[in-house]
Amino acid sequence: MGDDTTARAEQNIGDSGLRVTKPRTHATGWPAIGHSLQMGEEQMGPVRTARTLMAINQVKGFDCPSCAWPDPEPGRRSPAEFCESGAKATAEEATTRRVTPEFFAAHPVSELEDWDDYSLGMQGRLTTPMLLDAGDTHYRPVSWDRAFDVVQEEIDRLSSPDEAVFYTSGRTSNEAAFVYQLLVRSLGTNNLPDCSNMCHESTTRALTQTIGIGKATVNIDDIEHADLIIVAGQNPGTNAPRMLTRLENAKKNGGRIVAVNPLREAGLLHFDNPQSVRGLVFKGRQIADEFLQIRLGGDQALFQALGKVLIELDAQRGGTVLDHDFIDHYTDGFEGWKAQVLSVDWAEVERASGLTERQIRTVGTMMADARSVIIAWAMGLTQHANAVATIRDLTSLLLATGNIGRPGAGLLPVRGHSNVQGDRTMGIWEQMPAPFHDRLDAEFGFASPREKGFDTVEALKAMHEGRVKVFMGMGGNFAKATPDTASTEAVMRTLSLNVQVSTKLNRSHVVHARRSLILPTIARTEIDLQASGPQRVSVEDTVSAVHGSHGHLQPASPELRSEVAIVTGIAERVLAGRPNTAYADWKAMRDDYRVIRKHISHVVPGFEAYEEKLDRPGGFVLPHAARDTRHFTTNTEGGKDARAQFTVNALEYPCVPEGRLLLQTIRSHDQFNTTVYGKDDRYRGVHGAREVVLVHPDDLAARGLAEGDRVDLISEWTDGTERRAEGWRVVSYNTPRGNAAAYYPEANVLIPLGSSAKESNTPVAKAIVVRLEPSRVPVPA
Ligand SMILES: Nc1nc2c(c(=O)[nH]1)N[C@H]1C(S)=C(S)[C@@H](COP(=O)(O)OP(=O)(O)OC[C@H]3O[C@@H](n4cnc5c(=O)[nH]c(N)nc54)[C@H](O)[C@@H]3O)O[C@H]1N2
Ligand SMILES: Nc1nc2c(c(=O)[nH]1)N[C@H]1C(S)=C(S)[C@@H](COP(=O)(O)OP(=O)(O)OC[C@H]3O[C@@H](n4cnc5c(=O)[nH]c(N)nc54)[C@H](O)[C@@H]3O)O[C@H]1N2
Ligand SMILES: [Mo]
Repeated sequence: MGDDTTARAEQNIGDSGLRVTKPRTHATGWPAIGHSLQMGEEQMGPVRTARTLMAINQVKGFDCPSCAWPDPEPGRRSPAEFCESGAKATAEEATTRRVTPEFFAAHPVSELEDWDDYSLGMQGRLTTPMLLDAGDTHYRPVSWDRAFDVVQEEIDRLSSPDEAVFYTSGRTSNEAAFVYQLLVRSLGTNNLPDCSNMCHESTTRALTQTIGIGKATVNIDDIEHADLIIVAGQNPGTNAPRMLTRLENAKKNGGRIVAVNPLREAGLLHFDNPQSVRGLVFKGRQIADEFLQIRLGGDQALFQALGKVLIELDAQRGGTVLDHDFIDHYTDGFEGWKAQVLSVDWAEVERASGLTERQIRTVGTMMADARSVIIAWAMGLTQHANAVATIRDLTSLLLATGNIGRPGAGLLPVRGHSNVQGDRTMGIWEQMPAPFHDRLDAEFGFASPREKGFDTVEALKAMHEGRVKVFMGMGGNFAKATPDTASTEAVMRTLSLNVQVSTKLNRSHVVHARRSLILPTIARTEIDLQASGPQRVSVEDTVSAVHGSHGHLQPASPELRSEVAIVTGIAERVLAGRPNTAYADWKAMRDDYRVIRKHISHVVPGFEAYEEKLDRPGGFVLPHAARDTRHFTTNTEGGKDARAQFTVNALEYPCVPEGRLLLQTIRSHDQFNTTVYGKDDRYRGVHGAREVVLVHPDDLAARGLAEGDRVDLISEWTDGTERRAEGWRVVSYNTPRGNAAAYYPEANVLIPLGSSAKESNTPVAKAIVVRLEPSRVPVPA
């Protein structure tokens, strides 16, 4: 399919506010910088904007609150080490707008329930602890003391600690995450679901099984020195824009890039680097040398077929394509994998992927010719039913070619939230391995619970069964980020207590329980002043580099408390008098975060001498056996014969009944997850509206639909249930036939809770079976 299907004239669609333009083929340039400054100035004013932006990702500054992309080494940082997305996320946090008690007095919660997320978020930073008590119509201010009382009362009422669920989003610092999991395990539960359950859980699963550790095997420099980089299921131009600089450098060094994506995303096509002269003066740099416009969910077929091509080329080229030494010394299961991929049927591969054998052979030959290969991926691979198998299959490709544990090569899952990887390292997981528990118990003199806790989907299912009564969210927007919005909201209203530790107002505050608490917290950009002075916190990026972060703005309100202060405050209150809780000095940890880091250094491997290592400019990189020494702790706890595992995975791909479309949910260029900055998706040429569905022009024609028509989207689940999104607009778009796309989180209403990936239980957000019907609801007045 060529670019012709996207050649549409700019047009305004009736009264809907929707305007469509031709999708961009270039990412990031002057418009991006202009746009970030504009949003900054609207939210912060010019002086605060300049000061704040210049501190992002600097050695003495704060870690950008946006994505988990790594920073260059200290000597190579530019004075503006941020991107458009980071600038927007920072403006969102450093805004001078405030949500005060007067705001809540003026708006009953029943009214706020009708506001959209954009309007809720635009109110600014939360300033005061607020309580919506049983029967109340309005949130009212409470003291921190009283708020902690409420938490204690509701937790004391539970018949088991497993009736409480403690969610974490990925912005929480290592220090806060560590004390949080300690509080939760002291209470006696492992119910620690997190956003990662919906994000890279499939990656963690697959990589732990195959290479023994769920993290990327590359470091930041490898990317620039790779001979070939495959970017699959990721939209870096929007979601990790600084990755484009690295891809550009890789190309400068002679590397090649293959993009695998159903959508021809601008950032995968060309990059105009605003920080280089070339980007401004010339036409920017082409990114993808090959673009595989794959069908949704077709990647497993692609990776198996690539395996077949590599094995065939290896035979033709006298055994020089595969790394037989590596296979013999470091891996198990090669023959089984080989036999399976050799048996794949090209007709089935073409059907599953929508790609031709020729296209796949071209990319297979590029892999065979490359001295080093990196495969990068994100949600386009992880949020499918067969995600774990898909990632195991891509891992086999790199094992077969020896592309793990050497320069310029490796696995690169690109994580989302700025500290989602660090939170996991700190123990935010419903199923931490036994050695972590052993060390935690030894450090704090208690017996932490060992039974697996609830992940995100299990937590929701347990709520539906009445087995959960208390929910606490350490950041995030659980009501909106999770699937099946209508039933999720309904079940969250049945809880006895909903506690949200937040910076901004969101849907999870207005979908209230019998009692609801909003606990406002200090953000990454702000000074965290405790008894021993201003505190630094620390975070881990997607390539396991850990570094400090220092906020420098005055907190949004004097009443804000840090996440550490809130957690330790709750711990002192609710753990008092309970048997078998951590022997911990919560006050000492709150007063001086170095005390927390000392504990971490005893409990979490790789954090020895944590404080000193944080003092190094740029921080330090955590050890990683697979990356550093080709030691694969897959089946033994570090035993010396630990080997990486080839796997045999049955080929699966979505099958779509006649007349239906397969819908994926994506981020626009103007949002951070559930926080919507604006209604434009500049690169894709969709402006002014988010309740839209992008559909191939032939699929529109087959349904007698024209651009801008109003439709109802109805998702169909295997149990016969249906879910509806009504009155959305269709947009003609270059996506494979039979595939469609809509924005997250609005489209979450269509995802059945029961639809989650095998093994990882990640909601299947990228493959929803839907049908379109002319809208049955009248156009709103
Ligand atoms: N500005 C900004 N930055 C962000 C975020 C944000 O919301 N805004 N969110 C952060 C978070 S938490 C995360 S996890 C990351 C998410 O980063 P991404 O994973 O880039 O985010 P998505 O918008 O979900 O994009 C998925 C991409 O995969 C493609 N895709 C979908 N299905 C398939 C498939 O079956 N096969 C292939 N090959 N491709 C497919 C889609 O077309 C799309 O380009 O970004 C992080 N950074
Ligand atoms: N359909 C569909 N669903 C998805 C996805 C998808 O692609 N499609 N993606 C999934 C993915 S990858 C993810 S990661 C999840 C994201 O799920 P979450 O992490 O739960 O959602 P966010 O929108 O990132 O959370 C935003 C809220 O966090 C709070 N916040 C921001 N900064 C801070 C802070 O420093 N401290 C505290 N305490 N609070 C803070 C603010 O109040 C803000 O409203 O969504 C998942 N859901
Ligand atoms: Mo994510």
